This record gives sequence, C-alpha cells and structure tokens, in this order.
Amino acid sequence: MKHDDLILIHAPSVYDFRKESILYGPVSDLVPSTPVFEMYPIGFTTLAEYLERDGFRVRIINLAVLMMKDRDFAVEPFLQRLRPKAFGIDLHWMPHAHGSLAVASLLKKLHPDIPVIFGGFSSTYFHEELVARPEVDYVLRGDSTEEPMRLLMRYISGPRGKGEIPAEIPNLSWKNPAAEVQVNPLTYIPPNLDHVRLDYSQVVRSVVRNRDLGGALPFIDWLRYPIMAALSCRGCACRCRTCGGSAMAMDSMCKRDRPAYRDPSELAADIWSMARWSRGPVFVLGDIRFGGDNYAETFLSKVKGATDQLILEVLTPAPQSFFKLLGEAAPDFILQMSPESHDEKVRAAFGRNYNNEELEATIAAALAEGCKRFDLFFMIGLPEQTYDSVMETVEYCGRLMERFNTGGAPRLFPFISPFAPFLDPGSEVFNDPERYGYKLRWRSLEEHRQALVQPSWKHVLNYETRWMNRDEIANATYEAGLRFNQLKLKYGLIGEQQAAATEERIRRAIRLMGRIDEILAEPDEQLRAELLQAVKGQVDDANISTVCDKRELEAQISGLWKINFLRGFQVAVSEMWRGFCSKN
Ligand code: B12
Ligand code: SF4
Repeated sequence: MKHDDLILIHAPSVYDFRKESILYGPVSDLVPSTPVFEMYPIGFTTLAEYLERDGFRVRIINLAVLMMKDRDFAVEPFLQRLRPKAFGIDLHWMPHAHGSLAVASLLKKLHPDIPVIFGGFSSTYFHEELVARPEVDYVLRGDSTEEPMRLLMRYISGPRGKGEIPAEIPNLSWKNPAAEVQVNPLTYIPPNLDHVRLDYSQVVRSVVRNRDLGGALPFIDWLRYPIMAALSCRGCACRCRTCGGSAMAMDSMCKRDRPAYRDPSELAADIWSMARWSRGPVFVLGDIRFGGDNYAETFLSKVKGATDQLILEVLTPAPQSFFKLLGEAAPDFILQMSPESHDEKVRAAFGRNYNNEELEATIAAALAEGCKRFDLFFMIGLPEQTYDSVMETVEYCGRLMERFNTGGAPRLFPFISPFAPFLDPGSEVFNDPERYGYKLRWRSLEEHRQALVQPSWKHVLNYETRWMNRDEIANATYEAGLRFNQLKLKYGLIGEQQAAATEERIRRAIRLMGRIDEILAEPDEQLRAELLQAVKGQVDDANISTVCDKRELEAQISGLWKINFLRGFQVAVSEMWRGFCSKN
C-alpha cells in the first residue's frame, strides 16, 4: 500500500485541553468551531489537492476533532503509527500557538528524522522565532504556499543535498546545518487563484482512501451542520486596524499589494462541484463586489441553481440592484455585515467608514429582495470604545430589531462578541499599539504560547485599551450578552427556554470568572493547581456558546439528506479511477 507523502495536522488550540482547567469564554461563539478552535484552514484542502496533482499523496488529520470526539483518544500511539515523508502543521490562527507547538514537539520526539513544516498567517509573522525552535524544521511564509510546498516536498522526497536545495525554494525559512536561521525571499505571490481548486473533492477522496471520516472533519459538528466555504479571494482590500489579514497586514507580511481573486466562473464551478454531494449552505469568503468589473454578475449568473443557500458577506453598504441579482441566483441567500459598533466614531477608528443611515438602507434593501436572514456583527475591544458605548450598541440593536423584525418571522440577527483571545499579529494595532490607544500584554510567540494556558480568557487576552482594561472588556461582554439575550427574546429571535439557558450560562461564567480570580490570589502554587482542577467540571460545562447559542448562527438545511454519502463515495471513486488511468 502506498504511504502518505505529506500529513497535514491540525492541532487543538491548547494541548491538552482535556486536562487543563481553562475558562475559554466567548472566544469562539461566532464561528462554527468550539474554543478548541478545531477548524483547520481551508488552505489544507488547496495544498492537498495541488500536491496530489503532482503525484504526492496527502492526508489531512484533524487531531483536534479526534481528541474532542474521544476523550480517551491516545495521541502518542496514534502519531507514532504515522510514517509520512513530512508533517505539515498549521499555525495560521494565533490561538493555536500552544497546541501546534506541542504537537510538533511530540512528532519530533516520536519521529526525529521526519521534517516538520509550519505555515499560515501567524507562522508567517513569527517565522524567525518559529523556525529557530528545535521542533520546527521549515516555515513556508505567505498566503499562497501550494507551489513552494510542492518544491519543498520534491526536495524532501528526493536525494537530499542534490537537485533543488532549500535556498531556491521561495517563501521558505529554514535552518542550515549549523542551526542558523535562513530566510529565502518571499517571491511566490500569485496574482490570482487560478492555480487552486477548492471543492473538497480531495478531502472526500482521502476519507474513502483512509477510511477516516472523523479525522478529516472540518469541525466537530460538521456532519450535523455541513457548511462549506468557497474562496473568492486571498487578501483583503479593506484596512481594519486590528485585522491581521487587512490590506496593510497582507502587504507587510505576505508582500501582497492587492487581493488575488478566483475567476468568477471557476468560483461558481467550485460550488457546483460541492453541491454534488452536500446540501449544506455555502459561505462565499470575500466580498464578491470587490473582484472588479462584472465579477459579481458573472459569478451570480453561473452559480444560479447550484445551491439555494449562499451565505455572502458585504464589507461596505450595498445597493438594492445587487441584492436583486443575488435573490435571482440564490433565493434563500443569507447576508453578513460587520459594522462592529453603533457609534460611527468607533467604527471609523476601527477602519470602517460608513454611517448608520447607509447601514440601515443596506439592511432594508436586502430584506426587500428576499434575504432570508441578515447577520449583523458587533465587537467589544475596539479603539475609542468604552463600556457605556458597548451598552449603547446593544440599545441600538434593540432599535434595529424593533424596526426590521416586527411583522413576520424575524430576519435580522445581531450578534456581539469580544475581540478575543488575541489582537491579530501583523495588524496595524499590533505593530503600533500605543498609536491606537492599545497596550499589548504579549508580543512574542512564546509569550502567546504561555498565555494560552492561563485559567480564564480575561487573563489570556493579549491587549487592553485606553478605554477598557481587561476586567472591563470581560464585564462589558457578559453584560452585553445578558441584555442581548433579553432583546432576542423580546423580538422573537429565540424562545423562552433558550433565553433562560443562555442567561444561566452567562451567569455561571461570571461566577466562575470571579472564583478563578480568587483562586489565582492563592499564594501556594500546588494548592492553586488543585483548586483549579476542582472547578474543571464546571469550567468545561461553561465553555461552549457563552453569550449566545452557536446554533443561532446556523441556516436551516432543507430536505432529507444533508450529506449524500453514496454520491460522495461515487465522486471519490470516480476521481481516484480517473487519476489512476491518467498515470497508467
Ligand atoms: C475566512 C476566514 C475565517 C473562516 C475560516 C475558514 C477556514 N477554515 O480557513 C472563519 C470565519 C471560520 C474564521 C474563523 C476564525 N478566524 Co478567520 N479569517 C478568515 C479570513 C477572512 C480569510 C482567511 C482565508 O481563508 N484566507 C485564505 C488563505 C490566506 O489561507 P488558506 O488558504 O487557508 O491557507 C494558505 C496559507 O495561509 C498557508 N497555510 C495555512 N495553513 C498552513 C499550514 C501549512 C503546513 C503550510 C505550509 C501553509 C499553510 O498556505 C495555505 C495555502 O496556500 C481572514 C482575513 C483575511 N483577510 O485573510 C481571517 C483571519 C485569518 N481570521 C482570524 C481569526 C483571529 C479567526 C478566529 C481565531 C476568530 C475567533 N476568535 O473566532 C477564528 C478561528 C477558527 C478556528 N480555527 O476554529 C485572523 C487571524 C489572525 C492571526 N494571525 O491569528 C484573520 C487574519 C483576520 C480576522 N481577525 O478575522 N476565519
Ligand atoms: S476585518 Fe476588515 S480588513 Fe480584515 S478581512 Fe475583514 S474586512 Fe478585511
């Protein structure tokens, strides 16, 4: 049997979250994953597919999901059995600083001769500190690593020392035999996404090949809610101050001076391809209006009929004509928009320059064209934002719900969450905190790694602002959560039972946060550890969906089946057969 050449491993945020007693707080309430941040980067699938086209065999293992699914899952024996030519680990999101490095250390202990490759945004930002660590051999920088990875895999698989050498592989940071860090130029920056294919067929193929569905799941609850993502671009045209993927951050970190777009027809084809075996909603990442002339029109005309449930994001106010097109292409379309604050001054300080009149006109226009639900995201921890301003945001949301959610089923769904656990490395605020009124508590990768095992999210936060310290950020979060909960009940977004459950969860989290602060004041280290373990059961119970129920974010999936396993199996077998025939 052919062995895997490359195994891409996604680690949990904190290793081992099953043993540590940590109140993670509402850090992941608004994304499909839990605070374990078990979702792997989309790039895993594009990397795997790209390498398989060149004859490599790639497997994705979501170690975080395997550890969540079985609390007794034995990680070391499992990793010991793997024998690829190289391991790839993502440190894309900073909250994986602890888990990704711990898994790398384990792999180095178990397989000292197998190279460990890191990649992702955080790896790119901290590449020198990262590659200097003994458990890391290579870091591939940038937002597009498919081709550099192919070259690196060729080097690793070939007679090393001959042929291509790391010095010629773009975007690579590595160590020479004297353990000195070497940094190759970051020159592989494709201007578009024509080289990738993102339809998850490689994942389906790999599931069939390895008979491992659990290990390939994008996140723990995916089979119940099989949402998929289509990638319209890499990079972003906006300049939100705290964002590590903003135009400025991408330029300084990845040398990308403008976003790379996927051809709109190819993007539509990706979605048609996904629809062969899934009926889940498809989230189109990136604002399709920013792709240039006729981008949105072409995409929408080609995607028409592929899926009813397209989820799209608008980064700036949009006109009714756009929503009309959207409604014709995908009648049950869902929209997301993030004004971040009701206060235009705060919004502008964050980097979004539109007013509430434009915001409300966008909501009205979308709803008039049949938008099934409009999700509106607000944030806590912004520049110029005080505790009172957060409470005013909640009141503003009440007024919006009063205006848009009366008469018929509610369609406007506002959410609020803290900017947590970390300010993005590479963002303008991270690079120059004082200028924006921020104080950074951790700067290096190692400081972030250690912070992640602090016993409550308030202590993990890597920042405070001139307007709110971390106690105020935490208190504003819980108070806003309680008030939002009441408003959602009032305007029919949630029922009484759910509102009562959310209220109970928030109050329990507040109590636990206080109790953890008391424990931290205990001077005896041993006793402190014992006391923290004593509250672990309660902490674990309080860790999912703190300020809102994660399911409030979900679209309804119609029909009897969500995933067509038989069709998926057929797709996988026919693609493997096609691959086999083309090689022989
Ligand atoms: C789409 C998106 C999401 C999607 C995730 C989709 C997914 N599964 O990848 C959702 C909405 C779920 C999400 C969630 C979160 N996100 Co987000 N997200 C984005 C966004 C808008 C686009 C990212 C993207 O897809 N880029 C596409 C390319 C660049 O990445 P990629 O194809 O996956 O991977 C390529 C490279 O990164 C690299 N690579 C990645 N991994 C690896 C591994 C190896 C071994 C190698 C070699 C290479 C490599 O090579 C890949 C292929 O070329 C960016 C902002 C932006 N403008 O970029 C924020 C961004 C990446 N997210 C961010 C954050 C903080 C989060 C959350 C932690 C927020 C939270 N607290 O809940 C969570 C984490 C969720 C989890 N892991 O469970 C920050 C990250 C900053 C940082 N350095 O930590 C960003 C920059 C901005 C932001 N604040 O939103 N996110
Ligand atoms: S937060 Fe702003 S800069 Fe970052 S990806 Fe979203 S729109 Fe772009």
